[in-house]
Amino acid sequence: FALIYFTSTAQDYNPSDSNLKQRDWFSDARLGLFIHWGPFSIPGSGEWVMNERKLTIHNYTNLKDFFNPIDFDAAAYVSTAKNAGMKYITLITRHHDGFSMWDTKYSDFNIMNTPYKKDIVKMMADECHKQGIQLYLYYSLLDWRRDDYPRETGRTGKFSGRTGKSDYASYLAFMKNQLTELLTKYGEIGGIWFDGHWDQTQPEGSADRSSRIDWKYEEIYSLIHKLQPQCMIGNNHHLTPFAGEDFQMFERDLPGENSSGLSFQKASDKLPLETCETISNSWGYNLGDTSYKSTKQLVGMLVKASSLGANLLLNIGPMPSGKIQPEFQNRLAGMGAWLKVYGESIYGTKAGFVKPQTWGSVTQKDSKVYIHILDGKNASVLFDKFPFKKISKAYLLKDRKPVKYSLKNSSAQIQTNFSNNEIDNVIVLEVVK
Ligand code: JFZ
Repeated sequence: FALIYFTSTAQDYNPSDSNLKQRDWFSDARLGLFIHWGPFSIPGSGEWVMNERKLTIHNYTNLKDFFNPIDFDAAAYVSTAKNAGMKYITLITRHHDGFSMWDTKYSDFNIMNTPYKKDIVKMMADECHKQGIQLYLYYSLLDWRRDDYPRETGRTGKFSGRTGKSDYASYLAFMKNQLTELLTKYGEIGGIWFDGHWDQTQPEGSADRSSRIDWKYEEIYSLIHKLQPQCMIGNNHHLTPFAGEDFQMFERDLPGENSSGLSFQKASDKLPLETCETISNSWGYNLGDTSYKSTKQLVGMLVKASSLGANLLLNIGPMPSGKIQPEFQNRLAGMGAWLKVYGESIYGTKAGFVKPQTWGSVTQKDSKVYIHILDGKNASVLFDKFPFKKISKAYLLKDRKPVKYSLKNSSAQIQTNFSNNEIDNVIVLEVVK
């Protein structure tokens, strides 16, 4: 078979006014809830179980006969997100296993053919619109079941017993049909979160980052923007954003850090940024994974992301029954309680004038600088190139108690002898530019 390399075609994409507005809204939102959930949750081994256990399509398809999430409650999901201070939800509509969580005409492997028989995407969309939270949809480009997906060139999905010849034109038509459903039957959608591009590239770290197929993104992206111009497109391809994309994502990573070894791309200075992370280690429900991050760690991640100008999309992998485990609930509630007090130092802020430091991070809004002391061991912090002329006030955000500071020859010193018991000691500096 021929290798076709992806070349980014010059494409004139002019985001609509509604799209630019949506980008601004998104940049201010700072925190969203990622939900990895579906029949893949049943075995309790994460969302890659089909691949990892090399289950055949035939055997894996049996899962649809057991998916009956009696505890799923869309209203409770949305209010859990809202009470956590989250402004949007990114829902898995179809992961690599190809299961569609909505009533789709284009695949039988969908929620209507389970004992549950109710359209999850519809219930979530209605509830999000009702409770005033935005809905983003995760959609996998990679498919482990369909014959027409170009698995020959793919890094994963060769195990499942597919015999037919792949046919990207047919697969592309299928994806466009499904995306058309998602963007015409469920009201306003904040964005589409694509994943799976990387299946057609060399492993991370290799010099060749080209794709082995031409995904024809210009066709997919223009369809989305035609159906819903405000709908933001993001793609977890771990590369510099392609033409037509409206936000840039960093999976399990902060822009510029590449601590996951997955995110070599530079942060865009034009597009909104988002990092996604898990509360435990797994995305999808994993029975053995109890490595929950603490509320303090999670708030620290939110603060750090904000200080780099990025949103945090924080994941839960609910149980097969639809129940959200109490370990997730507690941490989300803790973040919400923290944001009730400290939200002004997160929502609507911009990246700080310095990168994250060992003691914490900085966010900014108008003439306020928020110094987040996450680790209060130091008696003071020093900024030797403080970029503002004057500090007119310095106080704790919590109770407005004054904080001692000095500013001489562009060097600012802020007293920070706090205890480490607080999740975050936030100091507000009112500054003059
Ligand atoms: C992807 C998904 O595979 C995963 O299940 C989850 O949905 C996450 C948010 O996104 O994760 C990746 C991304 C890239 C690679 C592997 C998994 N990769 O480059 O091999």
